[in-house]
Amino acid sequence: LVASMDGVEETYIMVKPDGVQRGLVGEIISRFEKKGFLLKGLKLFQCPKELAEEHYRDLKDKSFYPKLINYITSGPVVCMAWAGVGVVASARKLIGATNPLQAEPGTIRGDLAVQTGRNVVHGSDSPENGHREVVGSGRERQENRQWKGRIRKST
Ligand code: RTP
Repeated sequence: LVASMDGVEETYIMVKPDGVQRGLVGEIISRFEKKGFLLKGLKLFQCPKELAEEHYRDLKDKSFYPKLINYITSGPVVCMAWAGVGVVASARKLIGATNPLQAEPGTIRGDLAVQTGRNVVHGSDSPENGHREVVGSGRERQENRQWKGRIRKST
């Protein structure tokens, strides 16, 4: 399916609780499928607080951090690993700007969301983070074997 292995990356895409509750999972999957990326793993998951804190550790000092942790743990999320050439940057383009009011029409956030605090989807921001978020770091792999390590193995 993937014409060349050169530049094939993996990215972690997560439909956030608002996206799951609003019934947007199929729509979001469809956009990545139509683009031509390969779904490597998928899991419906209730994110524990500790893992949400680990995922958003770089934002720990932001004023919105406590709200963000509440939001992400407020209901199930859909965790996905997607693969393809240039998938990390392309997924960020398909998702659109963090603030949905600034996201271009045609992007997921541009078409489907209004609030930054309810922006329906997450995508890794670099190939390194894509790998870490799908597979986990050494420590995470041990602590979180029950989910992240498994989204890839489930295919
Ligand atoms: P993501 O990690 O979810 O793909 O989002 P991003 O890279 O586009 O944005 P980032 O700056 O990493 O922020 C992560 C998530 O935090 C929430 N946020 N709320 N001012 C606010 O209330 C605010 N700013 C950011 C959003 O859910 C954002 O996606």
